[in-house]
Amino acid sequence: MANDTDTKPRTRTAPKVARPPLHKVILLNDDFTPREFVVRVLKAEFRITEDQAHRIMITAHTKGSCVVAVFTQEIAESKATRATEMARNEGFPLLFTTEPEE
Ligand code: NFA
Repeated sequence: MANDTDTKPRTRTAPKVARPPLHKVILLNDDFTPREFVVRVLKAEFRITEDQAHRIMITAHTKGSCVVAVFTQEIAESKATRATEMARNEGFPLLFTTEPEE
């Protein structure tokens, strides 16, 4: 019998929170930029420790490239640009790129 106390079955859905897609900042190896300079740029732009910066530099040096970190697209692109400009100002070919995370 329909009355005010009848209940409908309800399915609870977890609230969905929209998260922006992330983009990787990638360090590319080259034959000219000094290792210590690469470490200095990584520390300055990505606020990581000497140890982390050294590992990332060595990975790019041996494998050709290394993911430095992931950010929203805007932050990833501005950090890649700033880090690359830091190297251009000193005359080094060091290059940072970005790409969307899978
Ligand atoms: N390959 C460079 C060298 O031997 C060092 C380097 C590492 C450059 C990582 C760019 C990226 N001096």
